[in-house]
Amino acid sequence: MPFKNLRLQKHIPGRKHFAVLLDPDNLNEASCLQLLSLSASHQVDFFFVGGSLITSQNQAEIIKLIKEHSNIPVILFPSSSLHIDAQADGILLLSLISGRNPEFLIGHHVISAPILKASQLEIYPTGYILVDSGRQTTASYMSGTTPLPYDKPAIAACTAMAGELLGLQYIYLDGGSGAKEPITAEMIAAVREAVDVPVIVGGGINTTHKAKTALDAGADVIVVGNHIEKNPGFLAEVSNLIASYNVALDVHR
Ligand code: 1GP
Repeated sequence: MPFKNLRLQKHIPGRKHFAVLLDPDNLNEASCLQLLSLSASHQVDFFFVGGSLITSQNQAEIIKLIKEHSNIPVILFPSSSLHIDAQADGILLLSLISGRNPEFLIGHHVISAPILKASQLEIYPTGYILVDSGRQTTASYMSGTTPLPYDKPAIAACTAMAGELLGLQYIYLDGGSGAKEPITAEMIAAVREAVDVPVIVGGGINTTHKAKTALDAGADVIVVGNHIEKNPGFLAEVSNLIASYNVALDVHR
C-alpha cells in the first residue's frame, strides 16, 4: 500500500491538528475558492470532504478545485462506497463502532476493498463514534444506528478501547454536522485516556471556546464544517487557536 506521509499519519502526541470539513452539498465554486484562499493563509492541516448524504453531483468538481488551488491534503469522509474518489489523497475508512448496523461496520468496506486496494489513496482505518447531540442527525438516520448517549463517557471510552484493540488506528468522536451541543470535555478526556491512537473530534464546534474545550480535553484533531460555511472568518479563529497550542509545544521541546 503506497503511503504519501500525510501529517495525520505522522501524528506527534500533543500536536493539535485542524480539519475543515467541506460538504459538497453546501459549496459552489465561489464559496469553495473563498475557503481555499482563507486556508492558504492560515494553518489548515486537512480538508475532509464528504457528508452523510450527498445530493449534489459536484463532489468530484470540488475535489478537483481543491487540488488545483491548494496543497492541503484532501481526505475523503465518505458515507458509502459511492463517495470514493481517486483524486483525493486519503480516506477515512470509517467503521461505525457506536452502532450495530453491519453494513456500516463491515458491509460497505467489503464492497470498497478492491477499489481502495487498487487506488493510491492513503487509508485511515477509523473507529467512528456517533454521539447523541440532542437532535437526530443525518448521520444517525442514514446509518440506521442509535448514537451513543451524550452523558456516558464510560461507554464511549470502552467503545474506543474496543476499536483500538480491533486494530483501528484513529477514533473519531462526532456529534454529527450541526450538532446542537459538541461532545463533552468529559467524554473526550475519557476516550483520550482510554486509547493511544489519535482522537478526532467534531460536530457542533461553533465558538473558539468550544474548540478550546475539545483541545484541552485531549482532542488531537478538531473538525469544523457547518460554522465555517456560515461564517468563513471562523476558519481563521480556529486556526490561530490551534497554532497557539503548537507554538507552546515547540517552546517546551
Ligand atoms: C461532522 O464532525 C463534522 O461530521 C463537523 O461538524 O459541521 O457541526 O462542524 P460541524
